[in-house]
Amino acid sequence: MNVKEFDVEKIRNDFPILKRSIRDKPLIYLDNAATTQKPKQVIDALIRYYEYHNANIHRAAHTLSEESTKAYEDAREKVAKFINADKEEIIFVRNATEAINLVAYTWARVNIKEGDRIVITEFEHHSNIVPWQLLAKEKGALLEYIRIDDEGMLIIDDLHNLISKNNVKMLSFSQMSNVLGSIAPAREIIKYAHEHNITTLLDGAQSVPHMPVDVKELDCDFMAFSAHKMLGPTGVGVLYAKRSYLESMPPFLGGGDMIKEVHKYDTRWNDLPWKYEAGTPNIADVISFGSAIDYLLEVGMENIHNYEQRLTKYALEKLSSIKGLEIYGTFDVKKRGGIVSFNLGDIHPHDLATILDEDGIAIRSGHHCAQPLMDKLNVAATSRASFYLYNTKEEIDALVNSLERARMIFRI
Ligand code: C6P
Repeated sequence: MNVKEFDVEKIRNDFPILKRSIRDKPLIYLDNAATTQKPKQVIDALIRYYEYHNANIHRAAHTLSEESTKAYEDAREKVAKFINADKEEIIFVRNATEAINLVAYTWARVNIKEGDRIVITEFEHHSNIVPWQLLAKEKGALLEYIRIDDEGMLIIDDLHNLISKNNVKMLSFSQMSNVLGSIAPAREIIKYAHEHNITTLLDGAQSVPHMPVDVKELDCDFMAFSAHKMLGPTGVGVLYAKRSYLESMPPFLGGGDMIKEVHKYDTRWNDLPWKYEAGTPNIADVISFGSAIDYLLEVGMENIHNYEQRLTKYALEKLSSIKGLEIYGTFDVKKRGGIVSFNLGDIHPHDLATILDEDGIAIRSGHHCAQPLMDKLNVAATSRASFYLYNTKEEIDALVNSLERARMIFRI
């Protein structure tokens, strides 16, 4: 499908929830950075699994177990291809948060010592802050932040200064901010970190669903993302890690499936990737995640990215015309994704979200699990509209009309 053939009406038809109404108004779903809606192909895959194939995997010789095992491992292969990794480098976890914690509790626990430094950025989500705070406290390590500029972009000089300090062991950063939409120049940052022998973790929770991401080209050592933000089900996340890291790190959780042999006082770990997948995994959801990947590939990640760029440009132009509306982050759509945070006068974002909900429009309001960033912006909260492949310009017009209605109500 090329850009001209990007048929948003056809895409919308695949999403049953988009046919429902909220308070007698058609649903306008603009909370895609929190979680995305699911096409019927993904829902059907989940139902089909439970109706026809359900069995535990990697354990039994019966047909159902063989079918389930194959479907589960096929999904892993799809995910691997999607980000250009090898299938042994894909670990299924519950979400991006667990993927980052896995690295903090395994690789980092062994490799980070007292006085070492961990570098993150001012636009991180709590999931990429709190695990490092816990580790830094446990080990006596230092946590340092790359600052952002007034446009919400990382200050690259700051990055250079922090990284060239002694004892920096880990650089962990988000490829796309979940509040500002800023896209970090990940390839350049990772290259620079590697020149200083620093291990890198990329939080891909907001980037992998919206643009082509190639881990070999980026050369990140670890990457985390969640299925539910990319048309897949909840309860499945991915940790990508380079094979050399997975081979040398200790396991995270112990139990069934992650072992080769267990003796009374000693255990041999299973091969990759199963060494990191203890217990019965989320089989059904992993398999339906495979269908989400098929769907995204059918539309094309480049097409999705281009379409969202056009939507974002349109949204920024339209929103800028609203009196009293402050938009955070850069206006350069080449440097950002389809996430727009704003405040309207002094209306509390929760009140604004409630007014928009009366018009059937779902946005997120609050601190977006990024409180250090809220402090930096000097606000307690923002409202946030975030787009995906099924959103339209007409929906953005409706958002603007609803914001104008709120402005009238609050006399701004
Ligand atoms: N951001 C949002 O509304 P989980 O919850 O583990 O699937 O994803 C965590 C996460 C990690 N990094 C980034 C950049 C994220 O945006 C998120 C999730 C949602 O912005 C829920 S708070």
